[in-house]
Amino acid sequence: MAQSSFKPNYDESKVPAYTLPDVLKMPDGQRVASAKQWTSVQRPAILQLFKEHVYGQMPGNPRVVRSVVRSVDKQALGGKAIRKQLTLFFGNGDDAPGMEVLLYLPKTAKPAPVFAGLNFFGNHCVSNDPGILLSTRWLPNRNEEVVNNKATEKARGMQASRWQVEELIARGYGTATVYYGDLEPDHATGWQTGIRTTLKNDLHTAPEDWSAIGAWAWGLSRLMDYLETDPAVDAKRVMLHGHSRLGKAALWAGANDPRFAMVISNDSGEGGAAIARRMFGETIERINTSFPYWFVGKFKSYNQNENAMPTDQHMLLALVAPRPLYVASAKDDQWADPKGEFLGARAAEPVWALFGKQGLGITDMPPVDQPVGQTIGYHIRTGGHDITAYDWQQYIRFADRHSGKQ
Ligand code: GTR
Repeated sequence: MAQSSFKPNYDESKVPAYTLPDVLKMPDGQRVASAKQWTSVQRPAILQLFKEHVYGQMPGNPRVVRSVVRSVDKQALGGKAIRKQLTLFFGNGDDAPGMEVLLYLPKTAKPAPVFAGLNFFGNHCVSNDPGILLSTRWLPNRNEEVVNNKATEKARGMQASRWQVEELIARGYGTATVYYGDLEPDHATGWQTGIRTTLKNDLHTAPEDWSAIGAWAWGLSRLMDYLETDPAVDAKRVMLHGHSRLGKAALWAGANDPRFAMVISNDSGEGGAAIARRMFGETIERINTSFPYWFVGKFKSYNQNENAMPTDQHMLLALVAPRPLYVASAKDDQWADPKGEFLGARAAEPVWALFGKQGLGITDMPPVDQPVGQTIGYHIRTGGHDITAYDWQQYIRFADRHSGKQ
């Protein structure tokens, strides 16, 4: 399919009839009847389906071999925060593959709960703080901020509104981030210089057996490895978040790694929270055409063949249970199919019920700017494809609520 010939469907009446795979139907045909059965039988079975058909393998070891502190500032952000920067190496020697971590911690909470997520443009993009080391990695070109695939000084704070660092600190939360390109540059041949190639012998996984989303998600677990070792971090309260393609990666990381206490999907859309069988906005065929390397090879066999897939995205969301999950959409982001994201969350609810928890607690999609939900939070806000201060207000409130602060 040529990308130009693709015409997204935005007409609800043209959504095809479909039946979702039953999230509680086990491989032997029986239905899950208890939380224990979910955890011991169905959860691993569904995880395996996503590995095989969608995102590829998720290698375990090596974990972080060594961390090197690059800088610590105990008076960052006007004296309100501690800023740490580290390199986490996945092997021995200074030329071993690794990733750069930026961590801000509030001075008020010890140890501090932390929001963790990947960023799109290098750690320097999340704040104007001049103390942040400028990423030296390959970056996608953008205006004066990234020239010849290298960050310029103008790149500082270029996505600060998406991170709300000062607000998080003021509310008692830390924030930890890594540039996703440290794991795999986001282009068709990025895998050749990313960890799928550089770590293939250590990970015992061939590059084609997993995917770029898999590599990004793997990096989030390595960030968690570090956070668990930092006594200033409350490792039991690390909330994973991601926007768009990085929302897909956050969901996949949260599905694999139960150490994350909460998972937040911001406008993750196709291959994230949205039901693929709806074929509304972006479709499997379209995403496989634009970004074939994001998913494992087998995913291509579901181009215009959604009903043959043993999974749909409600099953991915269900893998977060019984932990709190937040799914957020934006009204003008029809490409990501807001309704499909809501329905994904709704169809995942029976798994929370197994644990005696209420998921969304409503059946109809709420109006714009009216957040809903219990252990699954949801909102659709005014505006387009982005993470805004409004989104963060909801995530902070949700995190407060689930940590007994409210
Ligand atoms: C789009 C892609 C979406 C989403 C988005 C983003 O081009 O079609 O699936 O991932 O990029 O990451 O902003």
